[in-house]
Amino acid sequence: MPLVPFGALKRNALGFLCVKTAPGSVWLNTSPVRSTGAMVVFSPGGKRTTPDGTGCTYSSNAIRSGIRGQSKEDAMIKLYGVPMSRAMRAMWMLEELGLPYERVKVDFADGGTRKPDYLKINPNGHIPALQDGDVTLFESMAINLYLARKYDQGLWPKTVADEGRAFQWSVWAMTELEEPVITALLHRVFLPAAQRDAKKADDAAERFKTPLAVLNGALAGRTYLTGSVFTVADLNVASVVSIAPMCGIDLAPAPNVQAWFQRCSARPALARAQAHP
Ligand SMILES: N[C@@H](CCC(=O)N[C@@H](CS)C(=O)NCC(=O)O)C(=O)O
Repeated sequence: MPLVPFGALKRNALGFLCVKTAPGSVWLNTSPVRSTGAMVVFSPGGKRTTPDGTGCTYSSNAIRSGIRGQSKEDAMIKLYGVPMSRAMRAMWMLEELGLPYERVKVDFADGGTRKPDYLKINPNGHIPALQDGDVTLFESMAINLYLARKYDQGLWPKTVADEGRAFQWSVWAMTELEEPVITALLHRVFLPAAQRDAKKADDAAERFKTPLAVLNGALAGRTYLTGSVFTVADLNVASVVSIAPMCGIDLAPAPNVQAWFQRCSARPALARAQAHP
């Protein structure tokens, strides 16, 4: 299906290439589909269309399995994992960037993470893992930093100092914030009832208060972690904070975190990622 020429193009404040597909229409964000050269256009409603005059609308699923004749096998990016896991972080990032990708179902619940073929991709036996052409990566935060940097759509910080802050907050989220909230999740939600230990969960919830207070202080007087713009730092940290409400940890004692988390959670890209089956 041949593409017809774009309408007017411009870059918005976040660096997105925007297009007007008809005179008098609103500006729409776009994202390139690298392997096909097609451009995906984000309509204000969050659905995607191509500016070829066909009026076609592509869902996340269609994009994932390939649009405009691109087969699944050709998909440049493969994300291994299931939504109910740390793979959701990378799904959120991929949706923010509007990248076509294939999600390959690898589930810890059925032993998929320990299968020999998957261990060749991530020898740790964990999800997520990402393949982007010749590049194979594990570690969710590293995957997101890589994607935000490589396919920059405004989520990569604009200064070296803010890049440092993005690294800082991503490493901090893994080393200071994640363990207590994952422990609480395991012992309150995930483990079979007989294996749950209420004391371990309560201790973990108590320990979570320390990094939560650090984050609350950092967000005082700020909209986002590096200033006024949502970046990969916010996505990575918010993806860990999002576990707290799932296991009964109240964010109310940290009002700056609560307000920031609401802003992050309202991102349409997160809703699109969560809508994946
Ligand atoms: N630090 C790693 C942790 C990955 C991880 O532990 N993933 C869990 C699912 S959320 C997993 O694959 N568990 C399977 C297992 O341990 O067998 C990351 O952030 O990617």
